Amino acid sequence: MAFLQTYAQRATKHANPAARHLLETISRKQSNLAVSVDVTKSADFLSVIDTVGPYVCLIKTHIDIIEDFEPVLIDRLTALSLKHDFLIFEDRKFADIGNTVALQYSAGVHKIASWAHITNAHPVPGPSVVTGLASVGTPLNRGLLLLAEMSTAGTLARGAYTEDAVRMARANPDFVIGFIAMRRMDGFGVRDGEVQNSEEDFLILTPGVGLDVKGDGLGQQYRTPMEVISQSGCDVIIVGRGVYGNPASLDVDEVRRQADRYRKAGWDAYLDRMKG
Ligand code: S5P
Repeated sequence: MAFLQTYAQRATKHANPAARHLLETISRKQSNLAVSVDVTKSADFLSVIDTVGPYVCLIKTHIDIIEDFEPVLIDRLTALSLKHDFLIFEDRKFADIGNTVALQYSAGVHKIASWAHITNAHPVPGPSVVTGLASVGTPLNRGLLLLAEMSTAGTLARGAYTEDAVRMARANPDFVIGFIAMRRMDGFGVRDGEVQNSEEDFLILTPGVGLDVKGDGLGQQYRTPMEVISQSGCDVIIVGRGVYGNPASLDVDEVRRQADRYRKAGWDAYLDRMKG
């Protein structure tokens, strides 16, 4: 089972360049922490990223919430990713017909495919959402995550929907590198008579992670890094407000302290998992 191997071992075997890059970065920086930078001003966005950069393998963005977006922001984001050695994941949650998602991914103001190593999609349209995105992303060596589950209370992404998401991923292993999910997906979606490829290695990136609170009053549900990485077998913790706090009163020293705290908690949970 892939998740009982080290990140470094998995990196040597993975076929997708973005997945390999992420696994190598996790191993090199001893960080399975992704910080979700959900702030609305470019200056805050860059300041948080420059502060947490040394502690993360990945920065997750919602580029469409930036109020004062200018294309130069992407140049600065890319420069920070090189300076601090992290990948970029645009959390776009594509969910339309193949032709539309291909346009949304490649064009518009944000031109996501040109700078985001990884993006994600809801499986709800069926396999054509993957085909459409792959037509743009595969030539650029990008990777896609499918939202097989969500962290919110009452999510509809469960049961047969989750299983079908895994089957969609298995049908496109070159481009779909894994899932947004709350636990490992090994063995999921394998139906009677089907054999699971033993080389299969889907990355599980998991939001809804917090050390201090259990929810946000708007349906978000938090678990600890130990629950997520060690007990549920996920690979990357995605932390937003737990790291940057209140965007209206950003405190750079506190953001740094929390990034360090979550990096260590995520890595300790991984070491705990590897003890078996
Ligand atoms: O199921 C999900 C999927 C995602 S990508 N639940 C989530 O919370 N997310 C995203 O993770 C969400 O859009 C947000 O950007 C981040 C969680 O932020 P936090 O502040 O609650 O840690």
